[in-house]
Amino acid sequence: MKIAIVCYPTYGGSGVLATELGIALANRGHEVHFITYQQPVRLALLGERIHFHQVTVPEYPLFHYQPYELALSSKLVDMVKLFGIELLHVHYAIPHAYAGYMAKKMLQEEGISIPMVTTLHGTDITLVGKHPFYKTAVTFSINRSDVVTSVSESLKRDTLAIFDVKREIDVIPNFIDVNKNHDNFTDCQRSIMASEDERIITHISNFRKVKRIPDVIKVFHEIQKELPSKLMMVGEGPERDNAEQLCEQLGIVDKVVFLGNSHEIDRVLCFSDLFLLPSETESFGLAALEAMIYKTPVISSNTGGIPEVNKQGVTGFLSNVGNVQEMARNAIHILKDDATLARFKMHAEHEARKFDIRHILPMYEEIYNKAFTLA
Ligand code: GMT
Repeated sequence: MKIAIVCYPTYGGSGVLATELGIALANRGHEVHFITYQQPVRLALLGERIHFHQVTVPEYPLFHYQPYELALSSKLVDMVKLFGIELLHVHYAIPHAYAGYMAKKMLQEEGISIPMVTTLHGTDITLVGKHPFYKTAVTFSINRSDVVTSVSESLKRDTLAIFDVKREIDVIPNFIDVNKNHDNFTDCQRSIMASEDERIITHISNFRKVKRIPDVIKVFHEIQKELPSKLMMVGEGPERDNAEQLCEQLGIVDKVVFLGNSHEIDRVLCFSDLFLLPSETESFGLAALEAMIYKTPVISSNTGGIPEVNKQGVTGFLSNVGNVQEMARNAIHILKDDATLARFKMHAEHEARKFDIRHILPMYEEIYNKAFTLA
């Protein structure tokens, strides 16, 4: 099948997932065309079955806002015609589903019928999409998609509660590749980051408000009072400066390492003992799943789709949003002795294996076949 994937090319979860899906589809023999404004960060190699087409939006002084949707829908039409693309899979409703639908209509005028699958990822519904300025257009785009998928049961419930949805929503969870060798880093250079007796705690995100970065720091602040430990902060975003200031105020600068947008996520997770994800809302929590496959238990909030991934008392613990004290107590419980930590590590990996791409990819293929029957 020739599939166009439209996504954000940056470090956000939706872009990561869309990229990994595209790569896996190509490995299964499909021809995949990524159509976005820059080469997706996780897309290292283009090849015979993986293509990238850049959407460029020329600056024009008359426009206060440059019309990306217009450029994207034009590019989609052109690429569908040039490469004979058979299906559009757009990730993140805003503005991709809207642009995809316009492309579909333009192609229809030329006698080309193409199905569109829209995958909802989270903030396109729970934060941005429900804003009154966007809601009408987002509702329209969801209802005009041939098939709509969401990444968790929780996101499906939220979507049905917020929007007047006339479509069935199929749940296809986020995934990881368990066959990627997660034990590869025998030399994972743990000693560069911490001494023998220190526990390593990690947070990875795009440092937006929704991630509650101050809670990450505060939980760690409590942990390090009880146990020798270090905190690895991986990612970049608007909350980073405040986070560094908070570390200064709390006197823990020497125990917190800000790694920025690292290409060495694998290595960092390999030496992590605990992952913190205290988000305000999280449709799934791909970062937690990625941590778990590296045998890293998770302390998280109990919001959105996180309970579908992080199992209470098994792979980690979940607390109400903002309950920093409880999160810290649970973290200390996991970390305080080697036997407890080893048990949580084992269960985290075991649970993560259920989300292997080999179980999830056929679900997407089935959805694509369904889209053809509905288009
Ligand atoms: O979490 C982010 O800030 C990025 C965001 C995105 O859309 O790029 O992630 C969302 O999609 C991921 C992949 O489906 C989910 O695993 C994340 O939970 C979700 N983030 C939120 O709902 C906040």
